[in-house]
Amino acid sequence: MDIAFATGNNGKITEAKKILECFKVHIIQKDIKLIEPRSDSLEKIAIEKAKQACEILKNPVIVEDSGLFIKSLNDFPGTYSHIIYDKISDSGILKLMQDVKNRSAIFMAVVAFASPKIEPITFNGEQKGTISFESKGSGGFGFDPIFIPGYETQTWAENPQLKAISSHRKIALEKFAEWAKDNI
Ligand code: ITT
Repeated sequence: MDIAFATGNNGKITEAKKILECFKVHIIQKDIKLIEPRSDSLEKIAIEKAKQACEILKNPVIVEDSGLFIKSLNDFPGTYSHIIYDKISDSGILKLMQDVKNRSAIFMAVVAFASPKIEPITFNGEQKGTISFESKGSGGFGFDPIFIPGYETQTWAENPQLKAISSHRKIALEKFAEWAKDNI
């Protein structure tokens, strides 16, 4: 099955292709301009992006909204992860957390599917972990160099294999793929 994925983020596409190939779902990237609403809810943003993408493409499409929620920073950068990454990147987050002992964080993703026939449907995924004390590794994208999943010792950027088996994106996309088998 072919499915359009509306995103300008090539890192998301690389990962999504690998995750969905074993479900025989083939991703086609659509880098179209979407207006992202301001909200503290990934789900609301994903639904809005899916509606816009479907309106533009006039075809079934998935979008994804994701973010890094850091406990000691009151869930910052959360739904603002893209803009914060562009402004201060991972080194800025490490500066904000210089003297912070509680390093708990969660990566969350919401995938939304929309088609001209039905209202958007969402699928979510999350991975708990901690923020490292320094940036490590060169794999992946975004905040991967400072995110250590679960009780591991390496960041996602140091060990992309860890990310491939357990990321927030993988969980959300696999839920979508299971649903798509019977519904698309
Ligand atoms: P699209 O909206 O075009 O899909 P985007 O990059 O703007 O792309 P988001 O609005 O979902 O996507 O922003 C999420 C940001 O969170 C993203 O730009 C990264 O900085 C960060 N992020 C999301 N998933 C990540 C991951 O798996 N690893 C590292 N950083 C991630």
